[in-house]
Amino acid sequence: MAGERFLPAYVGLGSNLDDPAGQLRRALASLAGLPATRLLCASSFYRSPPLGPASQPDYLNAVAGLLTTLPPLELLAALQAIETAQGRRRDGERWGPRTLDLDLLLHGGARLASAALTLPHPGLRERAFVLVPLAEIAPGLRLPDGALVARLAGAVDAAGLQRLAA
Ligand code: A4P
Ligand code: MG
Repeated sequence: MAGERFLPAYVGLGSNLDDPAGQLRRALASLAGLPATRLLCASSFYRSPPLGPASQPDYLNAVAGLLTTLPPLELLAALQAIETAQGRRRDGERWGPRTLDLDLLLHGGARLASAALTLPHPGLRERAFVLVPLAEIAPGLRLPDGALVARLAGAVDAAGLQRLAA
């Protein structure tokens, strides 16, 4: 990999089916094993009520910080392979329950706006279950538009979000 640049990337993890804490732990182990990638850190696990259809279990969420030389679409494909390996089915309703959801939140300073990949992730600025764990591991991080993660996390409505003991 000589000459390739490692860039920071942040991944949002979510699960509300089939032992969510176990799902997140297995996903973190898989992230640590990705090629051309190092898992640098992971947030605590957080519980929150579902965004979207209310008739589904609460979610557990976390955020992981990586260094990677994989380009954004290759990293996304690797995340989707991990979801599939953990029994993720894609035939359910939008925002319905899932064993594992891995969202690419940020990849270096990339800004993309295609259906296949939008960066930063479109929900990032509004979702406490993303911003609060992201701020736990990277409070000084800035979005491509300059917004400071700690400031966004401090301003979001985090009622209902509960940090779980390690
Ligand atoms: N895609 C585009 N940009 C990205 C990106 N930055 N990261 C595309 C990941 N994927 C991205 O995703 C649908 C398509 O989005 C993919 O084909 C990919 O190419 P998906 O994971 O197959 O479907 P989804 O996750 O059901 O849809 P969506 O709209 O992404 O849902 P979200 O936004 O992931 O929300 N409530 C709580 N409390 N906690 C949660 O984690 N999660 C969801 C799902 C709903 N409610 C929740 C939570
Ligand atoms: Mg998703």
